[in-house]
Amino acid sequence: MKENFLLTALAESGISRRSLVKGGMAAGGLLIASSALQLPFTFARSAMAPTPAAGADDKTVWSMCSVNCGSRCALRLHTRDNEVYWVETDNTGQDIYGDHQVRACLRGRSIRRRMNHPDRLKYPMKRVGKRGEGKFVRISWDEALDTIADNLKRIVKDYGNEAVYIHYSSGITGGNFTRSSPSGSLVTRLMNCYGGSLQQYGTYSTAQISAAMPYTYGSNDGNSTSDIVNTKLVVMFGNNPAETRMSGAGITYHLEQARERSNARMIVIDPRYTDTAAGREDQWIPIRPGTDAALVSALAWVLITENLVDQAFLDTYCVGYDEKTLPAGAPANGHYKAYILGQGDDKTAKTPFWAEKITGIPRDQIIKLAREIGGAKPAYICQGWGPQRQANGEQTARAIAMLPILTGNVGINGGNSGARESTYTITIERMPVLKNPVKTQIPVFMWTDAIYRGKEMTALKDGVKGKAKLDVPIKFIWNYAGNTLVNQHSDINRTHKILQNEQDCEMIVVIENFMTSSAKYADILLPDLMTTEQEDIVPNDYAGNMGYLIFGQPSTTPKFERRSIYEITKGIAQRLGPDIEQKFTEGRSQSEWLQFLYGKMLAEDPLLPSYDQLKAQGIYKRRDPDGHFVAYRDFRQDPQAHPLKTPTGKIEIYSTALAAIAATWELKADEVISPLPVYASTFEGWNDPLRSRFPLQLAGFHYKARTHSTYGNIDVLQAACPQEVWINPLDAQTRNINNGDWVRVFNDRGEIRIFAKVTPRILPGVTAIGQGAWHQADMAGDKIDHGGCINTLTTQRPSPLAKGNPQHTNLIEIEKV
Ligand SMILES: Nc1nc2c(c(=O)[nH]1)N[C@H]1C(S)=C(S)[C@@H](COP(=O)(O)OP(=O)(O)OC[C@H]3O[C@@H](n4cnc5c(=O)[nH]c(N)nc54)[C@H](O)[C@@H]3O)O[C@H]1N2
Ligand SMILES: Nc1nc2c(c(=O)[nH]1)N[C@H]1C(S)=C(S)[C@@H](COP(=O)(O)OP(=O)(O)OC[C@H]3O[C@@H](n4cnc5c(=O)[nH]c(N)nc54)[C@H](O)[C@@H]3O)O[C@H]1N2
Ligand code: SF4
Ligand SMILES: [Mo]
Repeated sequence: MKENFLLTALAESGISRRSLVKGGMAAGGLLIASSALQLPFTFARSAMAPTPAAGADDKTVWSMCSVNCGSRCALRLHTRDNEVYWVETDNTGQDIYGDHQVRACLRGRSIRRRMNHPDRLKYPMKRVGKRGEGKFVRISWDEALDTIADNLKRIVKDYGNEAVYIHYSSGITGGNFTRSSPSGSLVTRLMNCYGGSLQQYGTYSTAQISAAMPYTYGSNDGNSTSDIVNTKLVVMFGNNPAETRMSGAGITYHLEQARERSNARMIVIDPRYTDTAAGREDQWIPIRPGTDAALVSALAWVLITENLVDQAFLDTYCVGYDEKTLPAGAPANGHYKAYILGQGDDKTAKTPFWAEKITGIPRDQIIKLAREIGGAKPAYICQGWGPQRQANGEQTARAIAMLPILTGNVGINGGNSGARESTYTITIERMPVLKNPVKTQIPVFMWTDAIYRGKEMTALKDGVKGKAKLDVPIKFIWNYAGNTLVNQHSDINRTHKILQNEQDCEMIVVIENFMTSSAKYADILLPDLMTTEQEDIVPNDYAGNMGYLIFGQPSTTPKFERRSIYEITKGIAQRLGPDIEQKFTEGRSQSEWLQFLYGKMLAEDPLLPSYDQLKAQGIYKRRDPDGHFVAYRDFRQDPQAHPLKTPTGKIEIYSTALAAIAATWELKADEVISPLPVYASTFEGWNDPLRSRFPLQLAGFHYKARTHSTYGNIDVLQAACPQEVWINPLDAQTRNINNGDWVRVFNDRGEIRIFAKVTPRILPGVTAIGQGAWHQADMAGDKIDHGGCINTLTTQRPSPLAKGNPQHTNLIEIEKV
């Protein structure tokens, strides 16, 4: 019986027995192996769909999973009677590193459960209850599109285009049509045909690091992970590709394959013992969230005092390391070396003893780590985006970059800049979104404020760009393939309050596949097709040095009254006027656009297969002709001919631009912007007095169970990867909590109920919850979330420089229910 079930489950998910064994070691291995093997039998049997008898219209269709997980995977969808009944993945190439397969993880392999899910939206609807209540009635497409167009016209007339906002959303990435990016979607094109809309800058993913790194390097590039084949040592700060880059062509696979070849040691610095470590690491160094910059400072102290720094590199390529290269205008002893040695303003030497108290890492370990980093040539030092999704994340991101800078590891093979990896990609010709006449931008995280206090928001206080202040609040929201309206934005209870007021934001349009928590706040809710139901081409996302294109075909015809985003936006364009419709479509259908755009790609890149050939083969792969991407290689080879994009053209350890910002922006007492990458503690950090009431730090992480909230409603994935709060046995013991107990996690913003995972895989004093679980609360009642959605607990207070989401910086308390 057991064996039988296993085979069926494997066949269903398209994993052969041979590749299961391999998969256990390779990409997505943990999820594939553990979930396939541990599913309870009764549960699995009930989840099996009856396979219809073979029919004349049986076909296998190339398609893709292109959710925003940092990978993109090929799918071969087997259909019968106009229904996908079996999912396989890429089977092309030789299945060896370098000609490997773009294999889907278990999420993508379960895509038919999302496509065929009984809860999928089927018809256009309008809200009849209060926002958030989830009460809707079915309406016709005509009524839905008329209502949207009428309200858009009215709001643009009354308030101007700046009152219209295309919300950040990342449900589907990569495609030309199936692309939710607020700066590049069909909704953007539609709005740009109609006078534009308020813009945003930054992302929920990388707000802090994207704002900070350019002050150091002029950009935010890292070496390709495949370049680890040339390194001696890998140091990962809060980087967990085993969960965040899970494709068979993704970063986790490159990391392991490259390390196998270079035999590089790997050190993982993370409050959690991650799946990326999971026995493959040489050392795990647990650290308190938000304190990486203190660790780096102490490592720098050892490197400097033990003469392990690359002085020639610092003199040639950098400004602000010591007196010699300190820019004019900087204060005496304003350089990095003085800061580290205790000769700067704070008169504190950043010794391992000093850092031990802050980071929780014993001083001997810090000294040993510094010597190891100083001695390994070259070293690949990188960070994920966890450390920067903290309230002091801008400082942390730049601080981590100091290690490769001090040791001269920048711009060489086997080294790195300290940023996250970059990737080789085959450039695709995008659906043009036209120009946005509105130039005003808000930080992506600040949209809730822009609704209820828009006119108070200024450049110096709230990071408004393009104008000194906002002139109108947000009145109309487009939310296409996104759940950051509620589930993925911080402090859900506060968002709820803001969206409740229908006089403030007057119209919310949600285009979705499911009744998500965001969809419940829609005024008009439209049912979209999925990527697997339409034609589109996507390039790889993070894929090391092997780029690829996937050409997907519709696996089934549209069911119920679902429509493609192209048809939806075209329908609205029509209602805005014949000139708008003409401008929007340029007379082309979706298929004609695709051929037209691919024609442009072919003209630029003649190595590509023809349109028909690509369509037939489904996937096309190409190795990076330069071997591996090396960040700032040109600069390293010839800094005069290839200056960086910083004001001085050099690596700016001391940034004059940041000094100016620090002097002019309106900051609160506990907010730090500094010209140097110093350690700064922060609100709701390890040493906030608030710890007397909420003693535990809580950091989120991106979980293999889901891609954010997408796939969060798939039963087999929920069973394989339960939603739980990680807590150390020491903290559990004092609270009388056992593994598997149902607990309440709370702070002043809200409360969730969740299972406890009592584990030494997390540092004492710190807890962790996988982000993206579906919020489930009675918003008219106690507001307690039974879904385990961490954003019930996170704050809407932004980080100082980026005004970004500090969603990993939280203080909480836990009690047994
Ligand atoms: N399966 C899956 N994959 C995904 C996603 C998903 O939702 N699910 N989301 C995708 C998207 S859009 C993004 S932006 C990326 C996100 O990628 P990341 O931002 O890199 O992912 P996180 O899990 O948030 O953080 C990485 C690690 O940082 C640790 N960490 C948190 N705070 C700190 C700190 O202060 N210091 C240190 N040293 N470590 C810290 C966390 O414990 C975690 O293990 O992942 C992508 N991939
Ligand atoms: N606390 C906390 N919050 C976080 C994060 C964190 O680390 N901690 N991470 C942040 C990050 S990095 C990101 S990128 C955001 C991501 O947040 P989102 O961009 O909201 O990502 P998803 O949750 O995947 O939501 C996408 C929505 O798109 C829908 N969708 C999927 N496919 C399709 C489709 O084909 N058509 C349509 N119309 N809809 C579709 C899904 O049903 C889902 O509701 O979350 C952020 N929120
Ligand atoms: S969720 Fe990501 S890694 Fe998994 S199949 Fe989809 S694109 Fe690939
Ligand atoms: Mo993200």
